[in-house]
Amino acid sequence: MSMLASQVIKGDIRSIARLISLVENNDSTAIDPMKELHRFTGKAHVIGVTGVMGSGKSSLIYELAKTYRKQKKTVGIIAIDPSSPFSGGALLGDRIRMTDLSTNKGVFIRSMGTRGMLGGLTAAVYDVISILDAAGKDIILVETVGIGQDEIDIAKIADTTLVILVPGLGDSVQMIKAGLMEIADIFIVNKADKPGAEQTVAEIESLLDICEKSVRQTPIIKTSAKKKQGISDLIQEIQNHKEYLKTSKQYEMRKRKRYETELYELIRKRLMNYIYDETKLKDRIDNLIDQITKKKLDPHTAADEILHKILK
Ligand SMILES: Nc1nc2c(ncn2[C@@H]2O[C@H](COP(=O)(O)OP(=O)(O)OP(=O)(O)O)[C@@H](O)[C@H]2O)c(=O)[nH]1
Ligand SMILES: [Mg+2]
Repeated sequence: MSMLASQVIKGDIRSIARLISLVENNDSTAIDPMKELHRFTGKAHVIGVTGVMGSGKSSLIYELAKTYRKQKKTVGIIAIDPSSPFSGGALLGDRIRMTDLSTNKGVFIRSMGTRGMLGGLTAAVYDVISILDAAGKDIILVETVGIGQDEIDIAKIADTTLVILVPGLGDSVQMIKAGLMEIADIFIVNKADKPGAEQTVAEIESLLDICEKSVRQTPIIKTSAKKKQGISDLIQEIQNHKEYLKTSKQYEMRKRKRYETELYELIRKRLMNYIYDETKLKDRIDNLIDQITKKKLDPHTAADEILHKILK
């Protein structure tokens, strides 16, 4: 086994950070260590944390991580920021807030951008989760920002998806739009120290009555990250959900779904890399574009030709 992979398995922080950087930079030297790590993965509980901007995702993750550490569990935190490049800007505030956590030996924090070609979570996120898993983290918390494809993708990666809402009007409409009803394993009404929390709970309940299709009722937990309330209830519900997954065989189904998505994502990424990097192919494509421009060829036929060349 490579030095890098074996150091990651031992939980060496510098090696973890190094492999993550290689993965993020799309460096091909990451591929061999990633292959070696796969059989050491599968022990971590991956928790997706999603919800509207400013709903308190980071604050809640911070409180969860602290509580898990008290239980002697090791924690990995991945904050996915669609707007900023890797290790960049907008999450700096979060980082500072998390400083006392990151100096805590059992917690590893990383923020990454979604430099994906089609939006959504990049293939790198799967690798980063696998790295932290192989490194022995018991709990991996993944924060995704905003509304849109990211939330839907997080449900394919996470074992347990938390959807955070806050008291106030309009959330329920947004939820339906964003497809959040389907992906929530646990609903959280954060900022419950503010007025209107009960009403938000009632709104979610009535929406669940309409949508609920699974045998398991989706729990709704009220929290206040600010006042550190409801955190242990939430941790209990997360544990309950994990047990539900295990006893109902959903656990394997979710892992399968995760690997299915990851595999497609990897194939897509490698194909696109090949198409862009292969010089001969590049010349051929340039030539085809010339012909298309001159109306000697149409784009569909040109695409057929390139695909035939790759798949031959
Ligand atoms: N009153 C109250 N404020 C809270 C609570 N949780 C978080 N906040 C505040 O809400 C603001 C946003 O919190 P964050 O934890 O950064 O929220 P976020 O969802 O991670 O935000 P983005 O990552 O920017 O989408 C901060 O000013 C927090 O202090 C809470 O339970 N009660
Ligand atoms: Mg945040």
